[in-house]
Amino acid sequence: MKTICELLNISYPIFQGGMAWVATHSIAAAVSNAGGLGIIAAGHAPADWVREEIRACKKKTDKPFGVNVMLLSPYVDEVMQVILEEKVAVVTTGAGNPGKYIEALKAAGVKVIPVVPSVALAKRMERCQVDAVIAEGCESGGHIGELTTMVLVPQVVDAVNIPVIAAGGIADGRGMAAAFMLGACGVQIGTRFLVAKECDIPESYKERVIKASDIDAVVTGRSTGHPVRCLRNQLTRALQKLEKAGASEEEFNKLGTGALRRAVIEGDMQNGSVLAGQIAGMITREQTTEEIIQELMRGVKESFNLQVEGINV
Ligand code: TUI
Repeated sequence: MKTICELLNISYPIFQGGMAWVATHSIAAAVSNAGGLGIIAAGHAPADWVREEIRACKKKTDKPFGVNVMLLSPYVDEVMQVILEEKVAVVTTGAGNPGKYIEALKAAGVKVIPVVPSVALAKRMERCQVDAVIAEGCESGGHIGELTTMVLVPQVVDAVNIPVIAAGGIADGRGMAAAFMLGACGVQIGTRFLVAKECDIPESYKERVIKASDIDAVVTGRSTGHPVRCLRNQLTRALQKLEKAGASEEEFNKLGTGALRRAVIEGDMQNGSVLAGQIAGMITREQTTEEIIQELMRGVKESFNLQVEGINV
């Protein structure tokens, strides 16, 4: 079987997470130029915006890159059409089952790699002939499933015969090595790329991630069926209060509407939804994308060379 790098024509098995509003062509092109797989997040954006971002990315890199399609978006059909027309190399999907789009994407030569939060969906996706799956644990930022990376990845690896990319809670070489030990053949990293120099978000967002402690990434919305992980602030406290009081989904959504935009575009760290994963506590500084990727690869090599002292094997 081809390695994920051979399959996608990339140098390192590192995907950049498809972070809505955050992952524009700027970070995507930087990650692809540094040898990983950069990904533009379509999020809730209209198809025309996605087309412009794809074209801007092509101007900045001649390496392969992907587009992440958020399946709860009202523009999914149009965005998929743009992806076909622009001949994007890879599509990743999130927050749903991409089943009905797979055939057309594959026919156009687009590699399809859905995010799966469970073994059941991984198996269903394999039957639909996807090229690989991303097994994303609930350590991740944003919309999450139930299982942790530690338990999800090996179970998905055992259940399917296609490449598995691990995501959720990975931000350095140790985490990458651990993912390989669980049987993954690559990793997807979001939170660490929030503080990349090429990541075009307000300084306040980057500072908040750098300042985050190990317990700052909390989940809201479990009761509404749309759990989202983000950094603690006034908004998460208000949402938690509403949840405890048994507020209706409508009331809950009213507070959450536009919150991601408030954080990413306006830099409002109190009333915005500051999406980030649990690993934010480990992130200490802004670096170039190239530095981050080189450090990850150095770290993974070091981890594999470690003698595990005190353990007789
Ligand atoms: O999608 C994500 N993370 C996201 S999407 C997002 S934007 C958003 N806006 C409003 C409401 C919710 C999200 C922010 N962060 N990660 C990938 C992911 N996919 N996590 C969980 C899933 C998932 C969940 C259920 C994938 C498939 C799925 O299938 C259900 C089914 O239909 O079988």
